[in-house]
Amino acid sequence: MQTFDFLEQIPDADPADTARLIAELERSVTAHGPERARLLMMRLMSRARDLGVDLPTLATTPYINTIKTSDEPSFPGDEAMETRIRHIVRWNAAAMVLRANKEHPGIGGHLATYASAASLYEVGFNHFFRGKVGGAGDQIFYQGHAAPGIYSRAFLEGRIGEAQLDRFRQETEGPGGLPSYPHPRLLPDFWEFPTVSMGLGGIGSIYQARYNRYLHNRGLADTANSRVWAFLGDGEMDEPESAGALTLAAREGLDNLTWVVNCNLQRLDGPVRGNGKIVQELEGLFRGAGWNVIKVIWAREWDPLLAADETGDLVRKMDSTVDGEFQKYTVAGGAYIREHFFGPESALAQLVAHLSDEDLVRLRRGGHDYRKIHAAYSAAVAHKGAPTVILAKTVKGWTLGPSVEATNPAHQAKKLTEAELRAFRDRLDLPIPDEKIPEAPYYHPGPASPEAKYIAERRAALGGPLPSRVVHPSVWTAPQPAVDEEFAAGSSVAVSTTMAFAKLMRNLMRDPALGKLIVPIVPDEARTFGMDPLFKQVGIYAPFGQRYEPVDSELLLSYRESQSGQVLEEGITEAGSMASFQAAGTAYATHAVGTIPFYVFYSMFGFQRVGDQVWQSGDARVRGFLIGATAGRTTLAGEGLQHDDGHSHLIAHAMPHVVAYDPAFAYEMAALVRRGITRMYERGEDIVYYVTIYNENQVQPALPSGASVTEGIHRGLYQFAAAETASAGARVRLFGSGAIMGEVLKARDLLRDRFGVQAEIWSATSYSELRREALVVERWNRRHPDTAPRKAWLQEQLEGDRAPIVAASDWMTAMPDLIAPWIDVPYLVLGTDGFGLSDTREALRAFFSVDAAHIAAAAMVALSRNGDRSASDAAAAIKELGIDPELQPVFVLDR
Ligand SMILES: Cc1ncc(C[n+]2csc(CCOP(=O)(O)OP(=O)(O)O)c2C)c(N)n1
Ligand SMILES: [Mg+2]
Repeated sequence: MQTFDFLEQIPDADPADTARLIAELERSVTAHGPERARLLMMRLMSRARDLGVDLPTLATTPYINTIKTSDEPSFPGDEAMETRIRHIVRWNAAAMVLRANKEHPGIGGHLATYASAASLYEVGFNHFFRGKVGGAGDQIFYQGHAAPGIYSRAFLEGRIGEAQLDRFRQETEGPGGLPSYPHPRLLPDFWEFPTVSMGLGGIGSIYQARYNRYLHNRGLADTANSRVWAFLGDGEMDEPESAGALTLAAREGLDNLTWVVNCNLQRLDGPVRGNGKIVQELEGLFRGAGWNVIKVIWAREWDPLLAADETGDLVRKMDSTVDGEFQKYTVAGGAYIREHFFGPESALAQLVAHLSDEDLVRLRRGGHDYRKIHAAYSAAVAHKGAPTVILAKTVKGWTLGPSVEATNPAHQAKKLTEAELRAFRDRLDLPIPDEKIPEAPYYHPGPASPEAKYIAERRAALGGPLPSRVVHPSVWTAPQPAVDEEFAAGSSVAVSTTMAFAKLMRNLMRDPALGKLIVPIVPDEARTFGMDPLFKQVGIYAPFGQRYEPVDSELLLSYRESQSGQVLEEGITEAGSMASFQAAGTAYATHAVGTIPFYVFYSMFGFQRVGDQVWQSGDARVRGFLIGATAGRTTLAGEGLQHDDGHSHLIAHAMPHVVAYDPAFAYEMAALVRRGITRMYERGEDIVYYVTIYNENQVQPALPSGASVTEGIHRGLYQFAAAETASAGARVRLFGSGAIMGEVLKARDLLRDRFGVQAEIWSATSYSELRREALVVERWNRRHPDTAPRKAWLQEQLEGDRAPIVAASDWMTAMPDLIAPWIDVPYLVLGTDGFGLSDTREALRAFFSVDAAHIAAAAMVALSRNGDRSASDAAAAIKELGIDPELQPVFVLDR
C-alpha cells in the first residue's frame, strides 16, 4: 500500500481549508461507506484535471471499458458483411491446420490463438492497417501463433491458393511452402517481422517505431504516415523483452505505435493470472511506463447491464472476480454464470433476471466485438504524445467449440472431430456440405463474391495488401578510397584494431554518398571503444533535441544531442540495441533506404546475451555489422569471468547468416568492412558481418601484396609471411588470429633463435568461413565419388606441404578445430577453454597456453609428431621455454 507520509513535507498554505475538506470526506465514508468515497475521490480527480491541475495517473481503473459507449464512433463498415468475412477466415485458418495434421500427424499448428484474435485483426485489416502503395505503410508485428489466420485472409484475398495452404509447415519441397510462423527468411515477399520467439516482437516493434522517427528526423525517409502495430499475447507479456522497453516508447513520445495485447487470460499451460487479473496488472504496468491505455473488456451486450447497474454492484463484481473464475464462466454454462457471477448479490441477480441462461453465455468479451475494437483503434491512432496499448479481453479458442474454447490445453489443440467441425461450420454459417466435412475443405466464396469484393475494396482504399514485404532496388555508390586506404599502409605507432575501427567509422561517416546511411549503435560504451568523437561529429539522436547545456560544452569533443543526430546511443540495453540494429538493418526493405547499422558492443555481452535476437535478425534478413569489441579471453586484461569472451565466435558460427571474422590487423578489418558493405548493400546479400576487434596496441603492418592475401582475408586464411630463410631446416606453419597473432609472431622469433626452426605465418581470419566452404565442397565430393574431387580454399592453400601446423587464437580450441577434418599434417590447436580470470594479459596467456612460449613449445611437439624432431627434443624445448608440464590449470573442472 502506497504511503502518503511525504505530504507532511509539502507546505500547506491553508491548513484549515484542508481540514475542512478532509472532514467532509470522513463524513461521506461514515455515511455511505468506502465505495462511495472512492467514487468521490475519482470524481474530484477528474474535475481537477479539467481545471488544469496536474495530477499523477491512477495506476489502475475499474474493470470496465475505458471508452464510454456514448463516445464510440459509429462503425464505418458493413458489419454483417464483415462478420461473414471473418467467418470464412476463421474456417480456413482452422482447416489448414486440420488438413496439415491429417496429412502429417504431429506436424503441428495452432487453432486457438487466432480464434481468439480474429476480430482484433479483421478490424485492423478492414479499417486501419495501411498498405505499401505510395509509401511504406504500416509495420505490423503479428502474433506468431496467429499465422494461420493471416494466411487464411490472404487466401480469401486471392493472394494464396489452396495448393499453397496445403503446404502449411511443409517447406522443404521448395518455393510455395508456408512457414509455421512469420519467417521472412522463408517467405520473403510476405512476412516482414519475425515474432514467434515470445517478447522479441514486442521490443522490436518499439524500436521500429523509434527508428521510423529517426529516419524521418534525419530526412532519410518520410515515415509520417507509418504506424507500427504490435500484437502480443497476454502470456507473452511475462517476457522481459516485452516489458523492458516500454519507458523508451513513452519517453520518446512514440504516438506512432499501437500495441494490442490479446488478453485471452491463457497461455500454454493454463491461466496467465488465475488468481489475479492480467488486464489490471498490465494496465498498471503500461500506465506507470507512461502509455495511453485503452481497455476493451466487455462487448456491447453488457452495455445495458452496466447502464442499469445503479448500485455499482456489477462493476464491483467485475473488479473482484479473478481471471481463473472468468475462464471457468466461459466453459461452465449460463446456469453456473447466473449462480456464481450474478447470484451471490441479489441486486446483480435482478439485473439479469430477464435474460435466459443462453443469453448469459452470449454476453461476450470486448475483444470479440467489432464496434468496441473499432472505437479503441480509432482512439489509439488519434492519441497524441504517447504510445497506446489496447488491452483486449477475449476467449482463447473462441468459436471452436467446447473441446477447445477456454480449456487449459486450448493452445495445443490441432484437431477437431467431425461432429465438432460440423458444429463449427454451423456456428460460422458456411455452405459446406456434410459429406465434405471429413476432409475439412477450404471454403472460398469466389473472386466475384460480395465478400471477396468487399475486402479487395477495403484493402485498395487502405493502400494494398498486407502482410507484404518489398525490396526496392537501391541506387548504389561504393565508399570512396579515402575511407580506408590509410589502413592498407600500416601504422608507424602502435594502435589497436579498435582504434583503427573507430577511425574507419569516422571516415565512413564523412563519405559523401554513404556517410549519412551509416548508423552507429552503442549501448553506453562508445568511450570504451574510442568512438566518443562521433558525439560531436555527427551528434547523438535525441527526438526532442538537447534541452540542457552539456557539462563538457567547453571541450572540443562535447556531448551533443540533436534531433538529427546520427548515433543511436542506447543506454545500457543490449536487447534495445539489437532491436535498433534490426530496424536499421531491414530499412532497405521496410523503408527502401539502405541504412547500414554498425552495432558496436562489448563482445562478451553480444551473442550470449542477445543470441536469440541475433538469430531473429537472420530470419528478418537484416543486413549490417556486429562489431564485437574488447574481444578475446586474454586480451581484455583484469576483467575476469563475466567479461572475457572466448566463445562468441563459436555461437556466431551457429548462426547461418552470420559471416564471422577475427582479424589480426587493421588492414584486414578495413578490407572486411568494405567487402561486407559491397556484399550486403551492392549485391544485396541478406547477411550480417560479425567482426571482433581488440584493445591491444601493436604497430600495424601494411597489407602484403598478392591475390592470395586480398582474397584470403575474406575466405578465412592466407599466408602473411613466408619462412624467413629457405634453408633445409625444420619448418612449421603457425596460424594466428586476432590479438594472439602478436604471440604467434613472437613465437616465430623464439623458434628461430632458440631452436633453429623456421616458421611461416598464416593469418586465419575466419575458421568459420573456412569450414563452411569446405563443407560445401565436401558435400559435392560425397555426392560425386566418381569425379575428380573439388578442393576448398583451405586445401588449395595448404596442400603439398608436410610442415606441421600450430593454430593459436584467443578463442576456444573448438574454433581452429572447425577445420581439422581437412588437414592431413600434425595440427595442434591452442585456445582459451574454460572460464575467464582477472589478471594481466601476460599471466592470462601463459595460463591458457596461448602465449609465445606455449606456441613455440607446441610447434616443437608438432615437429616431433611429424618426425622432424625427436620427442626428447620437444621435451627439452618445453623445459627451456619455462613451461611446467605438470601444472594443471585451476579452471579445469573435476569431471
Ligand atoms: C521465447 C519463447 N518461449 C516459449 C515459447 C513457446 N510458446 C509458444 S506460444 C506460448 C504461449 C503463448 O501464450 P500467449 O502469449 O498468452 O498467447 P495466446 O496464444 O494465448 O494469444 C508459448 C509458451 C515461444 N514461442 N517463445
Ligand atoms: Mg494468452
